[in-house]
Amino acid sequence: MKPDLFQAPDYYLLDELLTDEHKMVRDAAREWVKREVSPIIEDYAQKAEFPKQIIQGLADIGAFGPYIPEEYGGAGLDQISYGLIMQEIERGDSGVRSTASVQSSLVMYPIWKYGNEEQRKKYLPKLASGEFMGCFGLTEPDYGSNPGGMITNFKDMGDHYLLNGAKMWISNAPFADIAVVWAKDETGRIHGLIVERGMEGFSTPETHNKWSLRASATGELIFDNVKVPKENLLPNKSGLGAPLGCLDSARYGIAWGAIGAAMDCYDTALRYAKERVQFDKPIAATQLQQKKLAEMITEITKAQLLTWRLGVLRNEGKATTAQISMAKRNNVDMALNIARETRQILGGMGITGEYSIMRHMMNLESVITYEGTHDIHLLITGLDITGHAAFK
Ligand code: TGC
Ligand code: FAD
Repeated sequence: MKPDLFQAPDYYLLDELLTDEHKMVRDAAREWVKREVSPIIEDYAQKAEFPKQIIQGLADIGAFGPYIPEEYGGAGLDQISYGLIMQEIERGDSGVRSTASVQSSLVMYPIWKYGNEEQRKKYLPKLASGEFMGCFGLTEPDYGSNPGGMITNFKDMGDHYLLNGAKMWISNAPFADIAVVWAKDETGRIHGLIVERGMEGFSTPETHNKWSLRASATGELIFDNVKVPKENLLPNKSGLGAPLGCLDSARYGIAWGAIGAAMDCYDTALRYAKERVQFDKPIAATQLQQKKLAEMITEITKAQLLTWRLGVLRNEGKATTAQISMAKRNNVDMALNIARETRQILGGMGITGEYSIMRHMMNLESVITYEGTHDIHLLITGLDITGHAAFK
């Protein structure tokens, strides 16, 4: 793979909106990605393997629980710092950002928000340091966009719960130490349970043959009469709103992350277009390639402004689910379009592992589907502005 020469575009001087702490956190993540992710990621994506050696580095840059309070091992940062870390990690690879998103927003967040103090103290510091890795089981073979229909369930056996069912498409599952699993009780109410690797009847087979997120490990969660201790139930919130609340936090991080992938593609496209000579001039001097590049930087700048404002709203506790949906949907679509255009600007070189473009493009095909598909997010906006739910 080519050396990482990335230079971040900042067309509207958005750095002026950031605090010194934001810039420090962002720059530390950027340097770490250049040093530890860029040199190895293509190889791991080609091998379809998650590079476990980067777990410690992710913990060190505050990627595990950036906004979780320091008393639980988190970095205690604000929402804009969280977003900037996700942006920088996804600039390297969406699969690596997935691992960080799941750990922070889908495992640490529910334990912090819906768990009791014992659960917080038991799990959060180890998750923040990377000693424990977690995964989040919501999606089932027959219930993806409609998780409320899930059939995974647990029965109260007196001194423990008995968990049965299956989850699929679960990021981090093959190596996770714990899983936050969403399942129905005997009345059909959804609860979160912490299931630990090693519990009898719990297995996590890996999903193979993915063309996307190849450097992220994906798997199933199988529960065959798993005895879950009663103290592993998250006591402070139940109902579908509990897992959906975690998704708000993860989708917000993805809105930032997608900008990172788009910035990497744009930066590569611009450099290549200036260097590549055809018909005795750089292709950057042709109107058609300028149109692509000009539209890319316009879309990136709009996405940066959207997420920055969303970050301010999140810091003030005012961001709505629908606002987060709009940013996730817009930014991932924007990044995927930029990856596709960049691939064309690079001509034949665009399909090789010499450049990050094809990997970003393939990764973004998952990002546009997980955490709510492109269409589901449009329907969330539709519901918000019309008052009519068009899902059912
Ligand atoms: P609906 O009736 O609208 O809502 C049920 C209850 O939930 C409440 N609620 C929320 N609460 C908190 N935060 C949110 N974002 C919420 N959205 C809804 C709602 O108020 C209601 O509460 P209550 O008290 O009235 O019961 O639910 P619905 O069944 O009609 O579904 C709505 C829909 C389609 C929007 C929702 O199901 C949805 O978002 N579906 C998409 C599923 C999804 O995003 N799955 C993601 C799985 S995890 C994943 O992909 C991880 S990828 C990891 C990585 O690698 O990064
Ligand atoms: P479906 O719900 O079957 O949707 C198929 C198509 O139908 C989509 O285009 C969708 O937009 C459309 N559609 C569905 N309902 C409607 C409707 N009402 N109106 C119009 N169109 C509709 N899940 C987890 O729980 N944890 C994870 O860690 C996790 N990681 C993932 C990692 C990867 C690599 C992938 C690919 C997925 C992951 N997921 C995870 C699952 C992901 O959230 C689901 O794939 C996603 O929610 C969509 O569900 P589905 O694949 O079953 O598609």
